[in-house]
Amino acid sequence: MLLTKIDTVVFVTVLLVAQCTATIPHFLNGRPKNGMLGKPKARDTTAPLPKDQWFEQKVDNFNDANTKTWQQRYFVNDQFYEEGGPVFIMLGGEGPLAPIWMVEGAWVNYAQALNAMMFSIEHRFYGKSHPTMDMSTENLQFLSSEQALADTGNFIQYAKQRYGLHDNKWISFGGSYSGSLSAWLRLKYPHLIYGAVATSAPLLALIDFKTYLGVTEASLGTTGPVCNTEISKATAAVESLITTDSGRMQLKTMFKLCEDINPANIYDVANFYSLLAGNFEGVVQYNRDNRDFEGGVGGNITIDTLCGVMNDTSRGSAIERYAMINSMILSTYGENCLDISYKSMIDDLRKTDWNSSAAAGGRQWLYQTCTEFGFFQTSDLEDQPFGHGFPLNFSVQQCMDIYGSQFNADLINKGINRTNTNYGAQDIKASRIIFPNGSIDQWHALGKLLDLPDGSVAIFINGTAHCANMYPPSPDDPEGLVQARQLIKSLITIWTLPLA
Ligand SMILES: *[C@@H]1O[C@H](CO)[C@@H](O)[C@H](O)[C@H]1NC(C)=O
Ligand SMILES: *[C@@H]1O[C@H](CO)[C@@H](O)[C@H](O)[C@H]1NC(C)=O
Ligand SMILES: *[C@@H]1O[C@H](CO)[C@@H](O)[C@H](O)[C@H]1NC(C)=O
Ligand SMILES: *[C@@H]1O[C@H](CO)[C@@H](O)[C@H](O)[C@H]1NC(C)=O
Ligand SMILES: *[C@@H]1O[C@H](CO)[C@@H](O)[C@H](O)[C@H]1NC(C)=O
Ligand SMILES: *[C@@H]1O[C@H](CO)[C@@H](O)[C@H](O)[C@H]1NC(C)=O
Ligand SMILES: CC(=O)N[C@H]1CO[C@H](CO)[C@@H](O)[C@@H]1O
Repeated sequence: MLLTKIDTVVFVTVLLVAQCTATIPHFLNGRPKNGMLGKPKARDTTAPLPKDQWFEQKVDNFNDANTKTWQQRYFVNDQFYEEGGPVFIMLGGEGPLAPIWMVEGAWVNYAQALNAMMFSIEHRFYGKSHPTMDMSTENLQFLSSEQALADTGNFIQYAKQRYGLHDNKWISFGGSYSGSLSAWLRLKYPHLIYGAVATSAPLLALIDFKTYLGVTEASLGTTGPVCNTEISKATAAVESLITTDSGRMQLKTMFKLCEDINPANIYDVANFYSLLAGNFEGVVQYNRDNRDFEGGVGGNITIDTLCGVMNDTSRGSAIERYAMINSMILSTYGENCLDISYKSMIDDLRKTDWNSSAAAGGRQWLYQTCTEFGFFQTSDLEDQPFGHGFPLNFSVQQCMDIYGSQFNADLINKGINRTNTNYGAQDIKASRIIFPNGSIDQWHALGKLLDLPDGSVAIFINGTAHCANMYPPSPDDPEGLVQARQLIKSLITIWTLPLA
């Protein structure tokens, strides 16, 4: 959830339109624009996508004096269902719910094999599920994982009646943040959920997620040691150039910056370093999964692409190669220049309209990190090649600048403590949860490390990235990934066997 790469404005023509979502990085705090669990690649079939369905929820599940309600979006697919089969429910996360997940992805194959009924529900405040008029800070008080879990509980009670699913076993699914929700749903509502799959689920909330860059470094290091060494050299060169006027002009040209660097603006400078690291972080997080990344772009850039450039010393100096990668990422996302303006980024994230670019989820997710999870991907780890230009106080400053000065480090830490106390962090005590994790996924550092008692299982997938096991299988999948999908299927099969 913590990267930073900017979607620079495409100033096409004067009249045009809100699509120029300029300044919010398309990878902010590890969260790509549309959420950490992207859409799966579309297959060739023309299976119809399900229509939007709506369910009435309360704005505040924990205060009956507040009688306001709203409509939550969900999807249904009953094409595989046979009487008595299990019910699968995919939980939405920090982005719009994608209907393609109802016909595509590993869980569809499980549903087909087990004659399961399938639902997915959108998380409050994301996509089309709007509990309030806008996303003002005051209204965002109703955005939390606990409210989302309560919504899900209400929905299950409703769906049992509406679809006649009284005695079926319910299994929840999710990846990344929604993977955590899947585990927490089983923990908090075990009478409603029989088992859970919690893919790449971060369980430990913490303010300074500095090991994110450590895992990034380790993943880049799988190509050999040269890649990281050259990144270190490039970082040192940037740090040196930025200290002089002429050096800053060189950086502006090399890294295609939209504007001059103002060295007095420490936030722009921090943003610059954060965006440069972000070029690598995003690629590592989604290395070679079978997602349709941001509408199809970026999927062909892998760790091998990046390190192939960085470790090829015949292609110029280290900083020149670092700049090549920056250009490659900019052009892949159709951006003309790298926008390091902190003010533009904050201005965008302060917009509270549902139709603003921030409504794609950036403003909401950042709010959740500032009030529940932290997860700030800082440069505070001593030993990594990206420098130390975006420390924790830079992340905390963003919470304060976007939501108000009360969102300081103390408030953030209180929220994090509450989250870990509430759910148990990595000591979560719940049975029948599967925790698949990928070895090159930075988020695995916050996931479940050891096998749990009571039929919960951690599955280690060697060589895969964030949420890889959820995407449709591909012939190129590593052996460990194929086995992981098979194991998940076997476990769900055993859980949901009809009693003889
Ligand atoms: C990735 O694919 C896009 C088009 O799909 C292409 O423009 C771009 O050059 C490719 N990038 C690399 C590094 O191969
Ligand atoms: C450079 O990176 C490429 C791509 O990952 C890798 O195949 C190659 O072995 C690396 N070479 C060195 C010298 O590290
Ligand atoms: C967004 O909505 C507001 C009011 O709800 C409206 O004034 C504004 O023009 C809309 N912006 C866009 C880009 O549609
Ligand atoms: C963070 O704190 C350090 C040390 O106090 C200070 O030098 C730096 O300017 C601060 N950075 C930001 C972005 O607030
Ligand atoms: C959070 O918990 C830690 C460890 O229990 C404690 O040291 C710290 O004071 C707490 N922070 C806040 C803001 O409550
Ligand atoms: C992961 O796979 C690599 C190469 O395929 C192998 O060298 C390594 O030992 C494996 N690691 C584990 C923990 O299985
Ligand atoms: C990084 C991480 O969390 N990896 C763990 C994933 O699960 C396997 C199986 O329990 C562990 O061995 C890994 O350490």
